[in-house]
Amino acid sequence: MKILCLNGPNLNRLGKREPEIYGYETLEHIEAQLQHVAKQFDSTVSMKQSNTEGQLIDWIYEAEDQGIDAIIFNPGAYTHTSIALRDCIAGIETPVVEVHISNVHKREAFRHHSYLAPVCVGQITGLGTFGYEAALRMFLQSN
Ligand code: CA2
Repeated sequence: MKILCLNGPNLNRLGKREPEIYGYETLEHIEAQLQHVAKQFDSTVSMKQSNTEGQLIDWIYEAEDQGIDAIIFNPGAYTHTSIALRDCIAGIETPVVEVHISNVHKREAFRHHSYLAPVCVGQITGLGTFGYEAALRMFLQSN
């Protein structure tokens, strides 16, 4: 399988700020772990991060057009604001899992609502960075 792991705004600072909420692992650590797991299933994972909504939308359509099999997506704060990302995900066949490192339901009320969860396969929240691996294994094992 070919899998895309997409990360939204501010996640480029992961491991460098607010470790009490998001831990000490960087996106590079997560990418290495995902690639290690994917390799065991003869699969590949590519990792991308953008602070821009339109760029994330363009990458999602590009993934669909390139025949990517599944998308692991941490949309960051766009989770709680973006009808544009929801419309994009609703309009593609490629399955998307929404991942959050922190448990959004334990945090501020504005993080409790996701515009994206209803158009995703599911939502993983609060498992730390392991949430990315859990999403990956779900796709790889259901293939
Ligand atoms: O828990 C998650 O993964 C979130 O998607 C992270 C977003 C937040 O807006 C969502 O409600 C939940 C924030 C990403 C900020 O990332 C940082 C990481 C490290 C240091 C500073 C920011």
